[in-house]
Amino acid sequence: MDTKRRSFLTASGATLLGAAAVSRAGAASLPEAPMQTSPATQPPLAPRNGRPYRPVVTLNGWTLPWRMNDGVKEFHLVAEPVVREFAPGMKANLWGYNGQSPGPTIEVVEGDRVRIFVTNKLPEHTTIHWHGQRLPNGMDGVGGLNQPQIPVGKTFVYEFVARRPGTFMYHPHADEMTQMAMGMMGFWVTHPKDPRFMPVDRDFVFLLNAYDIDPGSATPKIMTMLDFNLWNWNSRVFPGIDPLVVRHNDRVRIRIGNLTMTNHPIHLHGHEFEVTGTDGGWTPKGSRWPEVTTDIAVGQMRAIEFDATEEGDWAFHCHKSHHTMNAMGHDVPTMIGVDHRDVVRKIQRLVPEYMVMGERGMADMGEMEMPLPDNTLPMMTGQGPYGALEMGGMFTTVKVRKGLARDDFKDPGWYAQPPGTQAREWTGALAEPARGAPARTATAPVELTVRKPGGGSGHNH
Ligand SMILES: [Cu+2]
Repeated sequence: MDTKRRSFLTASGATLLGAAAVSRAGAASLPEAPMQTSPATQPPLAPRNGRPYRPVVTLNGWTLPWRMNDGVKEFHLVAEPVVREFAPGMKANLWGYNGQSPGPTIEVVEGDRVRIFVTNKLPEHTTIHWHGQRLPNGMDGVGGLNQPQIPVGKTFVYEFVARRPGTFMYHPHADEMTQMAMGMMGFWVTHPKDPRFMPVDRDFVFLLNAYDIDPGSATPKIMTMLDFNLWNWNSRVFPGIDPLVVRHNDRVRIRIGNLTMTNHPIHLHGHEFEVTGTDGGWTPKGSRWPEVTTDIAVGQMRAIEFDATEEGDWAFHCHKSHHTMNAMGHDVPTMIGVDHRDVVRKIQRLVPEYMVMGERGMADMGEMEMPLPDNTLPMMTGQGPYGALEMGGMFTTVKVRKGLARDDFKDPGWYAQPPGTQAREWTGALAEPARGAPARTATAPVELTVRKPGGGSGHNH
C-alpha cells in the first residue's frame, strides 16, 4: 500500500518537474515535432538562426529543425513505432523517432544551450541517453539511475549546454535490448564555434545498425544477440543505401557510429583516409595515420577524412563479407566442388523447380531469379553498369565527379570510364605457370613451354 503510494507520487512528481521546466522556459506550447517518412537522403539543413556552420548530410536520413526560444535551441523528438523501407521491396516494423528509424540528426554548435522535449508514444517506457556528451548527471538519460523512466504518453524535457564539439549519438537507456534492436537511435553533431576549425566540403553521417528479421516477416527478433541477418547503414541495406556523392578534389568527412553488437571494419576504395575524430573528440594531427579500412567497435564513433582526388564510383563497405549480404545467408551448406548433377536430375523429376545453390560458388545467386517470400530481399543483389554487383547489407559507393555544384548531392549515375582504363580480357598468348617447380640453382637451365591459345597440345612436362 505504502509502496504503491510512494511510486505514484514519484511518477506524478516527475511529470510536474517536466511541466515546470517548460513554463520556466516561457514556452506557451511544445515545439513542433516535424515528421519525415521518406527514406531518401534529405538535403543539408542550413541553419536559419544561431551561430553559422556547414551542415552535415545524413545518409538516407534528415536533420531535425529546431525553434529558437530566448536563446535556447528547442527540439522535439517523438518516440514511436515506425515503418522503415530497408530497400525497395522490403519494409520493416521498427521503433524510432519522428516517423523514421534512425531518428533525425540533431545539429548544434559548441556552447549552444539545447532543450529537447521527448514524447513517448511507444507501448512501453523509454528514456534518451546522449551518448558521449558532457552534461549534468540528471540529463544523461539512464532510466532508474539518472531519472525516472518516461512513462507511456508522457513528455520529458532534457536541457544542457553542448560543451564539446564533435560526433555523438542518442539512444534509449531503458529496455535497451528491445529498443535498440527495434531501431531506436539517432546521430548528433556539435559543430565547432569557430567555423574555420577543420573545415570540410562534404560531411556525411550515418549509424551502423543490425536486425534479425526472418525472410517473409517484417518485425525484428529482439532476443537475437549475435546472429543478425540484415546489416544496415541508417536502417537501410544495399541497394537501398544512397551513394555518397562528392565533387572532385572536395575535402570529405564521413562520420560513422556503431550501435550493432559487433565491430565493422569500414573500407573505402581508391583513396586513403585518416581517422580525424573518435568518440572523445578530434584527434591531434600527430596521432593520425593513413588507412583504407578502419575498425569501428561497438558503441564507438569514427570520423574519417580524405581528399576526393580520384574520379569514379568507388565501393565503400564493411569488410566482413557476411555484412555485405542480405538475409538467407545462413544455414546453407558449402557445396563448392560437389557435383550434384545426377541427384538434381532425379529430384527434378519429382520437384521440377528444384535447384541447387552454390556448387560453383554463390555468384549465381547474384543473377538468379529465385522465388522469394514476400517482403524479402535477395541475399546478393544490385545491378551495376557492367552486371550483377552481388552485394547486400553494408555496401554503397562514393561517387567522385568533376563539375558538380558545391552542394549538389544528386546521384550523377554511373561513372563513364575513359576509354582504355578498364580491366579487359587478355586475348594474347598465355604462358603456362610453373607450379610447384623445384628451386632453381643459378646454373640449372630454365625450360619454358608455351601453349598458344587454341593451339592444341603444345606443352608437356
Ligand atoms: Cu560489418
